[in-house]
Amino acid sequence: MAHTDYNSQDIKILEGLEAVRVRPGMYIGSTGPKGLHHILWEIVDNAIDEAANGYADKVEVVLYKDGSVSVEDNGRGIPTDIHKQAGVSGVQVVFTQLHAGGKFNNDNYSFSGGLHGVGASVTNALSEWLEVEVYNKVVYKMRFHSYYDASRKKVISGEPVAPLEKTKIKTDKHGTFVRFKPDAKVFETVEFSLETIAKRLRELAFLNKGITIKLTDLRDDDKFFNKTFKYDGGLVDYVLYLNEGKQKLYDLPVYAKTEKDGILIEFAIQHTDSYTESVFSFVNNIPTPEGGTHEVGFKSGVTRILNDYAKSNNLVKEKDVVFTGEDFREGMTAIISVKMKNVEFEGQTKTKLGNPEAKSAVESATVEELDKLIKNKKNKQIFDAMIKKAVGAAKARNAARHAKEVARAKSGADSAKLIGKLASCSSKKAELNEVFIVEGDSAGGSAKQGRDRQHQAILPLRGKPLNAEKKRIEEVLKNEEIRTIISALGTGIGNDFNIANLNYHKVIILSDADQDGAHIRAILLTFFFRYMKQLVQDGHVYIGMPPLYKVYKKDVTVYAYDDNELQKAIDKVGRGYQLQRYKGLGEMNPEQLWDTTMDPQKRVLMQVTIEDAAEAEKLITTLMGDDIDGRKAYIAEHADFNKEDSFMNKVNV
Ligand code: TTJ
Repeated sequence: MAHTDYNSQDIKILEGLEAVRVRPGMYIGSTGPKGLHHILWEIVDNAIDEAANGYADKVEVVLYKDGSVSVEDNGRGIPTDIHKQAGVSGVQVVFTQLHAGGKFNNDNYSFSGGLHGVGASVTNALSEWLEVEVYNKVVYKMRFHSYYDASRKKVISGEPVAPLEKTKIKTDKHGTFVRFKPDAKVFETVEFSLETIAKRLRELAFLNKGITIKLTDLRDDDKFFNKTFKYDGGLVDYVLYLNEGKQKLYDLPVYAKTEKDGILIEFAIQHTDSYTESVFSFVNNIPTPEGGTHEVGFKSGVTRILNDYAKSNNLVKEKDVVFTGEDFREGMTAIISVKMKNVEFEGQTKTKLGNPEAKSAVESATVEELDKLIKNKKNKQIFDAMIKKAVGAAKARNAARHAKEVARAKSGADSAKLIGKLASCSSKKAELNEVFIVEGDSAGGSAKQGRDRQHQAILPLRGKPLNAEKKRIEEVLKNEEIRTIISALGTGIGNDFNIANLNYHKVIILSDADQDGAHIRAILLTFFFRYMKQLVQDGHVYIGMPPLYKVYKKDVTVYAYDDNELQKAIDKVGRGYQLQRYKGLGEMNPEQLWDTTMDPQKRVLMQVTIEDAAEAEKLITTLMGDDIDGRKAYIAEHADFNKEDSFMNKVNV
């Protein structure tokens, strides 16, 4: 009887995994590169959880030649005994039951859920094969596979090849090893990005202090890669890393860790002489770029305690200075990380924490912890520096308000002149409209002639726009190129920003494929990132990709967008081909520019994303800040100008 039960259960489970195969997007968001990495994060999360709960201190990720990847921890090991309800081993449950998670909703399994919480079975369902080893005195092994069953005319997903095997192999190790090969029949690409993985593992190492996370890439003998991330300073090290190359107002970040109402709360803060705020928040190790209740609580806590401190110590001589929360965050780099149960995500991209209890808990924890630090006389220099910075910000804000009012008053008369450069489009439907911000008048001229006049507007840039990284807002607003962009987009900036007023749902940067073009592109992205963040967050900003080469012969022409494609283009055109290397957009005539770069049917755009806001921040500091060596190194490394950057996704739209 138990036997028949077991079989029916088994079939039901396989049907669950089949559902994942049929609609992968429902479980992992997409079958593109993001989805591919998602199935790796599912496994990594389990190992990190084991370490974060104190049962392991090492996690190792290895990329192999055959396209597979493995994750190993030195924790307790997935349970190998028979799970009572399921009648099969714990290992089998973990990899075949949807949403089972690694730990069967065990109460001591503290903080799971969130974005990656779909479970290891989803990884199994979407893999060609998956192997598990559990080390606990001896080695336990199990293998799963997916294949097309011709007789049943369907794909069988994540099926156990055999039950969990207790081998005779003795071991001193303890822990779990999982290796899997993503199924090429599921994913658009099965190539893992070393850069993406390294960044996420570094982030996890910062967020979970003391854990050793090792990454090895064995895929290409010529490009062997091996790196260990371990930060004993945790968030303090994270903030120091983000502030590398910046002028710090005090040497060591302020740090606190505490628990409130069952929520683990940890933060680190350090101010620099920069004018912008860089607060990054996380819930259960998952970034929350859209913020949410924990971030709101943190910010109001900081505002409250610093206001109190300034007042009770008479630190503000000027009567007319009244602080806003933003004043305290000028030049602030901070990480706020919380760990809690039952997280609810909201927002456009489901990366905003919704739990109301997190606001009050984080706010009072922030006030209490900072108050303790303030009471320590050793920290006087730190908190006085924070107030001094805020006074400067408040004064500048008053001046800026004046400048903004002037700018606004002028804008009526001015906008005609500013917009004079803009070749607008005839459609009034913002969703369908695009604006190309084009480097140089000659390329701008070609773009104007070649475009689809109904939906494509062209905004040529004469000079270089101002580097927004180095100036306060009042200076930025004086720059004519920047003002033209602001009035063309229609949204306003900073606190006045309103996405509902956006005139073009695609804002496409079109610059030359050279150093100058890269610089202009970086300047524009910096400006959007600093003053129109939501424009980027909501995915409205794109990079146009002009071809680098034209390969042609009599009546055939093939364009190549990077060096990789060049060889393919040459092969295609064949003997006697001619080659033209485009040095700038200006060398293309209107028809060529339309064909290669602007025609929505054929072009490739890079969508700019800030999933990884902290890395984007670091990148912008590198590209636009004072650290000249860092900038040179970055540009040399990314000398291929049409290469995807970590914050870009290639899209066909
Ligand atoms: C469950 O409760 C008993 C002790 O071990 C707990 C557990 O499952 N630990 C655990 C799971 N450690 N590591 C994992 C794990 C590691 C990888 C790489 C992948 C998966 C799915 C789980």
